[in-house]
Amino acid sequence: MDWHALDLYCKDLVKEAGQRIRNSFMTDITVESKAHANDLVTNIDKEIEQFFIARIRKDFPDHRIFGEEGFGDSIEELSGMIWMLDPIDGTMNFIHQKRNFAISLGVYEDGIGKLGYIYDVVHGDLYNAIDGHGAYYNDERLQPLPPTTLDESIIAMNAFWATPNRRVDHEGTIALIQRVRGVRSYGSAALELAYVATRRVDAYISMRLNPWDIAGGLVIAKEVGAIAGNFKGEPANLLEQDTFVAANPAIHEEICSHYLKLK
Ligand code: 2AM
Ligand code: CA
Repeated sequence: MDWHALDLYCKDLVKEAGQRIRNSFMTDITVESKAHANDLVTNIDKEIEQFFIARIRKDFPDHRIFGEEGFGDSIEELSGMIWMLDPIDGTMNFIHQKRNFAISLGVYEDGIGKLGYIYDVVHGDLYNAIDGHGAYYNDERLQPLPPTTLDESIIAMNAFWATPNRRVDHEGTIALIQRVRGVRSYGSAALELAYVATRRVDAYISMRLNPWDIAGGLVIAKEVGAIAGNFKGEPANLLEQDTFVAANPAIHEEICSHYLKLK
């Protein structure tokens, strides 16, 4: 596989999809709920996923596609070439704010992240990486993350995770919040991963993410030396929902230590 050629193809595809999303701002958008009242999807999420799938199936018929809205393949193992796509990550922001959302795309071969893209559609900002060849912000190479400490770190997370909830260790989260310099909630896992790679924040944590939320960002985070995986320190789950932390390597272990009692 010529990864550099595929990288150019992906950049064009992601930017074309971004233009389609910007065009949708002129149209009426249909909003529906999925698993619960605040789990939202729009006709644009679906149309953009279908746009990607039609293009990928035409140009790469033997590749598989794992997309949030379910128009792709059902993926139970990671062999071969798999495109992991979230057509709009931060759908709630897309609906309410028309900003702070992103297209997230990862291209994986036998479970290894080869190409990663996070496209901040409204700002026209592209974050991308090629495995082993560095991460880029609008074609400018990102530098390895320098050492830091938890006391001088900003951590991104959904504020919801600090409230008492089933399945959520809010006590660990509160202790972490009290320990760091600042906390931010942006509402798009993909963008928050891009912010870890560009040092706008030092870590991003979530109690519950899906493979397509993180697939693109994982490739980018790895290229700047960030450590990413679940709270137990295991590699990120690319098949199922799991806890997630991506952090500057200097603070990764200390963040996970806040969740040691998590089952
Ligand atoms: P989405 O917008 O694509 O649904 C919000 O904090 C971030 O978490 C978004 O990136 C959102 O992705 C993601 N997310 C995905 N699954 C989630 C879940 N089950 N609960 C909460 N947030 C989820
Ligand atoms: Ca989505």
